Amino acid sequence: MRDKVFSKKEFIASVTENVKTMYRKTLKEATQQEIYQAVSLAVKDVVMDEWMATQQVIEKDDPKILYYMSMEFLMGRALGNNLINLGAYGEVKEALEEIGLDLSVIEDQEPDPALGNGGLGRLAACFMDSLATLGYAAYGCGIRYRYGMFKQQIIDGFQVEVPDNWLKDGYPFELRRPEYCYEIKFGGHVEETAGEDGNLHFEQVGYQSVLAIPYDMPIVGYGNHVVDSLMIWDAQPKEEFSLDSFDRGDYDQAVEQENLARNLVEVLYPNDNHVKGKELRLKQQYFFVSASIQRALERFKKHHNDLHDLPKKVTFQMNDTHPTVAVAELMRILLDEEGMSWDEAWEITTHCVAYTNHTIMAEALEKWPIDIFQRLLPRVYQIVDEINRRFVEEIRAKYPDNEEKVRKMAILYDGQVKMANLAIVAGYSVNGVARLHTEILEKQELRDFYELFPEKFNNKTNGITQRRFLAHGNPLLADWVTKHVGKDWITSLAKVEDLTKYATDPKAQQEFLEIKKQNKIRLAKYIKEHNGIEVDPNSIFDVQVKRLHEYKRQLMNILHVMYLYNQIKANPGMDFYPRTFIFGAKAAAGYRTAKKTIKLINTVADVINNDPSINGKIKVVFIEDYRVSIAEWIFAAADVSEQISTASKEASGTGNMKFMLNGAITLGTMDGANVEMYEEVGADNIFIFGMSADEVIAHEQHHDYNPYDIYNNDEDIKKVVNQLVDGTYSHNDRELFRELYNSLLNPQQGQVADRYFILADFRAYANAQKKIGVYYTNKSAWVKSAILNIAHSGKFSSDRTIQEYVDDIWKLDKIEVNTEGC
Ligand code: TH1
Repeated sequence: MRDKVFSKKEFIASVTENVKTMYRKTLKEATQQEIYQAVSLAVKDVVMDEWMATQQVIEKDDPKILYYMSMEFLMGRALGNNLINLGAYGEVKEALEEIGLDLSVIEDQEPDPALGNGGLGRLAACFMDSLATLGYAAYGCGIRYRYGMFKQQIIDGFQVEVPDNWLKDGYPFELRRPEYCYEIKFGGHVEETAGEDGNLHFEQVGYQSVLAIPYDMPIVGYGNHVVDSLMIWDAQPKEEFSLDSFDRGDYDQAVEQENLARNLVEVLYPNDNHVKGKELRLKQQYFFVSASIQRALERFKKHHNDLHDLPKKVTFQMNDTHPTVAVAELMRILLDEEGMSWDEAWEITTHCVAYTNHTIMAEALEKWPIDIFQRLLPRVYQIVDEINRRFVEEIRAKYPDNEEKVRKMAILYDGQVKMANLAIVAGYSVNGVARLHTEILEKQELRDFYELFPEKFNNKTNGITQRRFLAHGNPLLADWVTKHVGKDWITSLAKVEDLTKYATDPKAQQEFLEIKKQNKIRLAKYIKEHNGIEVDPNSIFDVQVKRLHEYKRQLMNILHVMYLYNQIKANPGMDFYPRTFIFGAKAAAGYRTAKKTIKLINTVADVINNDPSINGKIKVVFIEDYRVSIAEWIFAAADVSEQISTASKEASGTGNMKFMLNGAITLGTMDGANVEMYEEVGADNIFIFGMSADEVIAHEQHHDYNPYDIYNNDEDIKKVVNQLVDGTYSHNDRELFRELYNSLLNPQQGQVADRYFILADFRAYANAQKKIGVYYTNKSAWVKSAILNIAHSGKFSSDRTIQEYVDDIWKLDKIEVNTEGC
C-alpha cells in the first residue's frame, strides 16, 4: 500500500491536486510555503491510513496503554521525520527533484513545533518515536501552546525574545478532536452533603471552568505501520462570549471565562531547570492532566466495567513533577465520581502512576504555596491533605519522635505543597535518568524516601532516536554506516558495534573524514549566511549547544577562549591548531546572568574574529535561535562536543549522545550520562577532566571552596577574570560584565562564590583542551576515536531506554499493525 501511494507519479499527482484544491494554483504558481502544505497533506494522507489501522488494532486487541504526561514535547519538524519513518524519504526527494523542487527547501518551510525548553521536552519527543517504532500503544499528553519556545534574536550581542507564532499558517499534521471535550473546573469551594448511601458527598461549586479540546498529532513508527498519537490540549471558553448578555453578572462571568481559556494555553514557560510558583503554571498543569485522565478513563470504560483493573491496562508516567497533580485528580475521580472508598481508590492510583525525576537542582523543585493551591483546586487540595495526613502518620509510626523525618518527607510543610514528595509517595516507580543521577537521588537528595521505599527506585538512562539524529540529520553518515554494517541500525542501534572493525581501515577513515568535511561545509555556509562569519571547515569545530545555564558552564568555555586568545597574542608563533568555537543557547527571559553570558560570547566573538593579528586561528560563532532543526546540522558537523557541566548537576544530558552518534569526540566532566559514555567508548576515545561529583558534593557540604585561592595563584586565570571588568571586551565599559565577575568572586547576598566551580576546574579544562588540539593533528588516531564513538553509541538509543521502561515499569503489550488490503 505504501508502495502504491509513494509511487513517484502518484505522489506528484497528489501534490498537484492538493495545490489546486487548497490554493487554486498550479505547482509553478505556488509559493514554497504552499508547496510545503500540499506535500504535507499528501504525506498525511498516507499516515492517516496507518493511523486508522493502528487505532483499530488498539480497539480490537485492547493492549495496555501508556500515557506519557509531559508539560513539554519538543517535537521539531514533522515532515522529514515522517518521511524517514515511512521509509519514503528517498523516493519523495527524487520525485520532487524530477519536477524541479528541493525537499530540503520545502522542509525548511515548516516551523519547528517548539513546545518544550530543552532536554526534558526533547526526551519526551524521542520517547514517542521509540514507543511507536517498538510497537507499543502510547499517548503523549501535553498542552497545545499557542506560542512555543520564543524565537531568539541577537541584537547588538544581546538576546531578544520574539514570540513564536508557530500556528500562523496552520499546522498540517494536527487533527482537532472536538468529540473528546472535557470540562475543567477551577476555584469555588467544596460542599459536603450526606448522600442517601449515608456517605459524605463532595461537590465543587461556584467554580470557573473551561473546555479542554484535544488536537492529535501522528507519531509514525519506523517501518511497522504503527502510528501512535500525541494529544495536546487546547482551551476554549465554556460558552461563547456573547455581547447580548444584559445581566452584568453574566457578562463579567463571560469575560472571565473567555480570559481564563485564552490565557491558559497561551505560552510555554521558557525556564529550563527552574520553576517559579506561578498560579498560571499550576492551572496549566491541572488543565492538561485532568483532561488527559478523563480521556483515558472514558476509553477504559468503553472496554471494561471494573475500574479495579485499571492498573492492568493503563500507566500514567509523570515526566518530572510537572504533571503530579495527576495523583490527586485520579483519586478525586475514583472517590467522587466513581464512589469508591479511599482505600480502593488509593490502591488503584498507586498502581497506575509512576514518576521520573530529571534534576536535583533546588530551584527546579516544584513547591506550591498552599493558599494558591487550595484556592485554585479546593477539592484536589482536600485530597492532597488527606494523602499527606495518612503518610505523616506512617512516618511517625515508623520513626517515633523524629520530626526531622516529617519535615523532610511530608507533602505539606511550611505552607507549601511539595510535588516531588507527592509523586514519590503515590508513584509505584521512581526513576532517575542516568546511573550517577539515580545514585545521587538514592544516597543524597531522596535518601529518606529511598530508605522507606527502596523497591520503588530504579534507573533508566536516557536515550535519543537515531532516526532523527542520524538518518534524517546526517544522511551522508547514515549511508556510510549502512554501507558498513547494513541497515538494521535504524531500529537496532547496537548493530553499529560492527563499525569497530573499520575504525582503523584507511579507506573507511578517508570516507568518514570526507563526510565530516561535507557536513562542516554545510554548517559553514549556514554560518556565513546567518552570521556573516567566514569559518574554515579545516579547523576544529568545537561545539557547545544547549540551554544557557550557569551549571552547564558556558562561562568556563568562553573564559577559556579568552585565555587562548591571550596566549596566542603573547606568543604568535606558538603551536596551535585552528579552532572554531561554536555556541548556541537560549537563556530564560528573566535569567540575567545567563543573558550576560550570551552578550559576553558575542563580544568576545567580535573582538577575536576581527583581530587580523591572530591569522584566523580562533573563530567564535554564536548561532542564533538554537532549535531542533539546526541542531541536526550542528551535531553532524561537530568534531568536539563540550559536555562540561559541574559534576553532579546535569542529571543526564542527551545532546552528549547526539554528538557521539555523529562521530564527535566528547570533552566532558564525569557527570550525568557522560559517565556511561566513558564506559562504553573507553578512556582513549573521550576527554574527561575536572572534579568528580563526590568532590563537588563534599565541598558543597563543607563550604570549604574558596575561588580566591585559585584566582590569586594562577596568573592566567587572574588575567581572564579581570578582563571581565577591565573593558577589554566592552569598549571600556567596566560594568557590563560585572555580574559575571561577581558570580565568580564577589557573591551577592545569599549567593556563593563560584557556585559551579568554574575556577576550580579551569586548569584541568584548559589542559584537556590542549590535549585535544594535539590529538586532532594525528588524523588517523582522531578518526579512529571518532568512528569508535559511533560504534559504541548503541546503548544511547531511546529504543533501549523505552524497552527498559516497558520491561521494568510499564509492562506494555506489543501491537502489530498490518495495513495490507485496507
Ligand atoms: C533536563 C535535565 O537537566 C537533563 O540533564 C536531562 O538530560 C533532561 O532533563 C532529560 O532527562 C531537565 N529539564 C528540566 C526542565 C524543567 C524542570 C526540570 C528539568 S530537568 C522545566
